[in-house]
Amino acid sequence: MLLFYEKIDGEKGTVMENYIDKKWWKEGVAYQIYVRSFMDSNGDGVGDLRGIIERLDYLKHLGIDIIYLNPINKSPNDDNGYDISDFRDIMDEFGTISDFEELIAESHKRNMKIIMDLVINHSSDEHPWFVESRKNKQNPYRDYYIWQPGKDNGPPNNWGSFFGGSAWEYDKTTNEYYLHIFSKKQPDFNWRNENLRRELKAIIKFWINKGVDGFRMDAINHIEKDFSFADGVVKNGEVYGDFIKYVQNLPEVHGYIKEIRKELFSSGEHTLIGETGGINYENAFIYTGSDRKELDMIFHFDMHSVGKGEKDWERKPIDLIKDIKEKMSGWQMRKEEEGWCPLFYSNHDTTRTLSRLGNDQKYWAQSAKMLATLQFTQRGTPFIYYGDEIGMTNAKDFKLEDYRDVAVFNKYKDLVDTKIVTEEKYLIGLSYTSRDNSRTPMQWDDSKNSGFTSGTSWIKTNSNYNEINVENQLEDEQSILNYYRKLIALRNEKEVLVYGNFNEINGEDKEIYSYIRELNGERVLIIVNFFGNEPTFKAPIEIDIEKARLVLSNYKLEEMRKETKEIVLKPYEARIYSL
Ligand code: TEU
Ligand code: CA
Repeated sequence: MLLFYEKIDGEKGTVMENYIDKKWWKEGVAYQIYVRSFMDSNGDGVGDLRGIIERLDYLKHLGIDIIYLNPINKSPNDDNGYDISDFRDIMDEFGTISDFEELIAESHKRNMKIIMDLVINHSSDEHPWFVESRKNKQNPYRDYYIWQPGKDNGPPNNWGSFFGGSAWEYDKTTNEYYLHIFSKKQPDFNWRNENLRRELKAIIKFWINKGVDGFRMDAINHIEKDFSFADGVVKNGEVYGDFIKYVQNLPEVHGYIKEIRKELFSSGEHTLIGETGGINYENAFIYTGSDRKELDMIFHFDMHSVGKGEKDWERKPIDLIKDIKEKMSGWQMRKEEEGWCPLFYSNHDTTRTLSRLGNDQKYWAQSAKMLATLQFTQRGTPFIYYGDEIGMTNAKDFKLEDYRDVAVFNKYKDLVDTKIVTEEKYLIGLSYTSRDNSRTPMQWDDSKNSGFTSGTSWIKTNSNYNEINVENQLEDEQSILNYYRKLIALRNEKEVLVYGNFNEINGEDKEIYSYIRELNGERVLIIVNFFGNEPTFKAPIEIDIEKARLVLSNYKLEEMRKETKEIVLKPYEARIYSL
């Protein structure tokens, strides 16, 4: 894999040897905060910006350099902030603009950067632009959104929303339908409209001027739609047509992103990260290639479905090679000029990594630390999803009334009300796949509501907060929290873990994932037993493991088997060696 690409020295006109394109957003460790669930400072049961300010020292102690906030703009919260009604103001429940200015100032004081979630594929239906747009067909804002006449007394075509139901909502005032690929309270913008693009760029500029250091561009690869509005193919068992090729990764998307980057981000001091479903390591370069001048990184969905069976309520065993190595090493083995990647496995749209990829019962701590070892020793920017650093798990005992995600209730209508699926199976499916699994309140301590709120929480706290919380891990040398701190400190100390290249070894091994990172002659060997068995690691002949120096492991030294040519690993054992 080409590690360095040629960089010509401006004055001498010669190739700069071993040039590395160093950036703050490559070197830093990021932390994603689902603001609603992180820390409630005023007892209304909803997390807020002042709550985050109170916890900045916790994040600094953990070793965080970058904080990525899920949406904080004014919103009726049909989709928890992903439906914005005022792009220049802060959601009432989260606080005020001055709270956000203080959060930025306090974060910068602690040398932490702020990345904002930018939701510009759509707005809330309560946004003034949409209120105007739906008034009449001649309205100047009409064309900010996507309106179509119905067909055969129904919607313009058979597209279904990602959140259940039709992707079209009838509006009787003008006897037309508007498009919403998400909920009906999230009407899609028409990005072909230049006035709209100008207004959206002004909004981004507003936040840049507030000191925001970067943006995560929500569903950005959906912003262009195929205006033929052709029906999608209806697959068996489905109610709606497959519309993905008409609303995702259309070529015009690149022009819009280039326009934004060129006009607003030419200084290069900010970072632009896209969220792009349907993109993987083979085609991510179309957005992140250094020659594209579009995005620095993209959040993909590669790890979301690992372990998921055909149906939501079915699971299938993880195949280390197909499900993990092919994907993770695929991202690792890309050329430098194809772009950088975030290293994340949990976020607010999927379930807790530990429950999905690890073992949140018998080997709770070992497997959490094993997964963290992968996250911090591969090439990319680690994004810790809040609570993963203490081993938070899926909410196992939720009843239907405990769920809050709009998608849960829309899809209930599609699947259970129509008798396609029994309620029992639907609930089992939710326990494995619902986004609410990773939106339960941060577990700070074993007091009521896990120290998240003094009021009634907007969503139930995970019932295991007595055992799993920050308080009982801070001082425990062997805790998951302190293992994360050691990994972060190691990554800060060893540039090879940031910019070093990646060479997988023993690729055919079905239980052990191992690889070497190398930079300027420094080599680090990472060995990870991904499951609960006790396989043997056989060092390739070129590695003299008996001379290697063990740097970090997720078992105590006295519990580990000594290095020999062949090492029998313990369940979920992870080892990091300096060679
Ligand atoms: O999610 C985007 C998203 O879900 C789509 O990209 C889709 O799932 C994917 O393209 C299918 O291939 C973002 C946010 O992360 C999510 O929380 C919001 O609900 C959604 O957009 C709407 O804003
Ligand atoms: Ca609050």
